[in-house]
This record gives sequence, C-alpha cells and structure tokens, in this order.
Amino acid sequence: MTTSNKTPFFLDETIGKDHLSFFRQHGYIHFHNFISQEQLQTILKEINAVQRYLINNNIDKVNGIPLKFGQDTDGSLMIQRIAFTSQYSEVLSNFLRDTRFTSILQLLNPYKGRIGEFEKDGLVVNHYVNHEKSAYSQLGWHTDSPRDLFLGSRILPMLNVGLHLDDCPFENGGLRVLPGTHNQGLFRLLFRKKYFIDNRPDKKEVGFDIKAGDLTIHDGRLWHRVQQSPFEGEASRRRVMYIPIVTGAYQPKDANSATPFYHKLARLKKNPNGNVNWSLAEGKAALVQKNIA
Ligand SMILES: O=C(O)CCC(=O)C(=O)O
Ligand SMILES: [Fe+2]
Repeated sequence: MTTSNKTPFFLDETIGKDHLSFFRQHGYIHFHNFISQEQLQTILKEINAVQRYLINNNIDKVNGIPLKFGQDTDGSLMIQRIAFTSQYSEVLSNFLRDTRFTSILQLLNPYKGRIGEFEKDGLVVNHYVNHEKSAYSQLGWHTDSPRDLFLGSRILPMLNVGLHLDDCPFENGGLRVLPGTHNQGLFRLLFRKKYFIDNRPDKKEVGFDIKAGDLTIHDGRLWHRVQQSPFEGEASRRRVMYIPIVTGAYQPKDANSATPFYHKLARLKKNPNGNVNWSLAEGKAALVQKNIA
C-alpha cells in the first residue's frame, strides 16, 4: 500500500501540529520537496567526492564503522554504505545546520533531541543498485533501536531522518514501514520479525512515492525494510542519506572507536543474495584483475 493518496506534507519552516500528530500516531512522516534540484545536485556531487576520497585513501572504516563496498553497473568500485560522511565534506556538514533540522527535534518531545552528526553512524549514505555484483539491493525487516542494547545502553527514543536522492516510486521498491509499531513493547520490538533475514512484504506495510529531494522521518523503534527494485542497473539506483536524531548522554565517536559487535556479525554473514561482500582490498584487487582499476 502506498501513502501517496494522502494530503502531502511539506516542511517549509517548522513542524506543525498536524505533522506532530501524524508522526505520533504512525511513527513516520514523509515531507515532499525538502530540497531544491540544485541542492540535490550539489549533495550528489559531494557524496561522489567523498566516495572517491575514501577509495583513493584506502579508508575502509570510519570511526569504527565499516564501509560497505560493491561494484557499480559500469564495473567501478563503489561504496554502498558510508558512515560519518559529513566528516569529509564541509558542504554536507553545513547542510545539517539547516534550521528545519532543528525544528524536527520537536518530534521527540518531551525528550531533548540533537542531530547526531558525530554519534551512532553519523550521516550515513546508503547506495542501492540491483545487479549481480552489487552488495546491497535490499534490506530485511528491522528496527534501528536494538543497536543500543548491543552497545549496552537502554533503548532511548531516536529518529532516523532520510533525505532521498533518487526518484523511487512505490513500484520501484524502496522504504516500507509498519505504521504504529513504534508503540510496541520490548518483546515485539525484538521478536515481531526475524531481524534482517525476513524480506517478505507485510499486509500492513506502507510504502512511498518518493521524489528525489523528499525527506522521510521514522521513529527508531518502527519496523521497516527496503524492498528490492524489480529493475536492474540504472533504473534500480537508490541513494538515501540518513542522519540520526538522538537523545540521552552525548556519545561521540572518533578514529579510535571500536567496531560494534553487530557489524562484525554482518561481515561474516553469507549474503543471502549471493552478492559480493567485498573488503576494500578485495574490491580493488578484483578491478585490477579486470583491468578497470
Ligand atoms: O534505505 C533506507 O531507506 C533505509 C535504510 C535503513 O533502514 C537502515 O540503514 O537502517
Ligand atoms: Fe533502518
């Protein structure tokens, strides 16, 4: 089911009462046209520059968070998940100072939220593309909260704010959410579905007709997944930039931060699609072999 038939929301300046009540009830909200096409092009250019910098400098981990490598449609090495992206780009870091992000903090009331530029995984860029050598074309059901449990903290409310950088109509797959599941008990949060393994559509799930430049926000406790695109190659390309909005004690990460346990697990896990799960060195070696490095 898509949400596209509802009255669209826009975030021109601040969060309004209707935004707040929709978000409280459903655990997510979709804002159209959050940025202009010009801003979109600037952001895409910055992300490409960061990717180039990381690959050229053999960086495969940022503040303890592993980067996820794959192969793009033209055979070039690509990064399918970048963490702490704004650390490498002043433009992206400044973008997070947009006062509308400050206004989004209100969705966490009465908790006092802040933009987690240096916490959790910082500004994450997810880059999905569907083809044989891609490491990342879908993501199974999960909530974003149990990572806190793994790290030894209790679950605190948080938001994940996603800026969508490609058009993604409902039929192309993309983000699916289970409305209202942010208000479940701990048991349902942990066991409603099999974390990351279950990719099956749910009768009650909701998807979106996304245009590049739209913003979605979901509560960290909400169940969600990414549906694989039915298309291959360019038509399946989907880039989304996520910034966490967090509460509780300030927990910044730096170059000495340890790799969280669940990232080590993810690296060992056999990729269910039989896709590549490259280390940076393996990725570079594969390209040298093929003479496309
Ligand atoms: O790509 C998306 O829209 C969602 C990604 C996601 O849920 C995650 O990285 O935790
Ligand atoms: Fe998520």
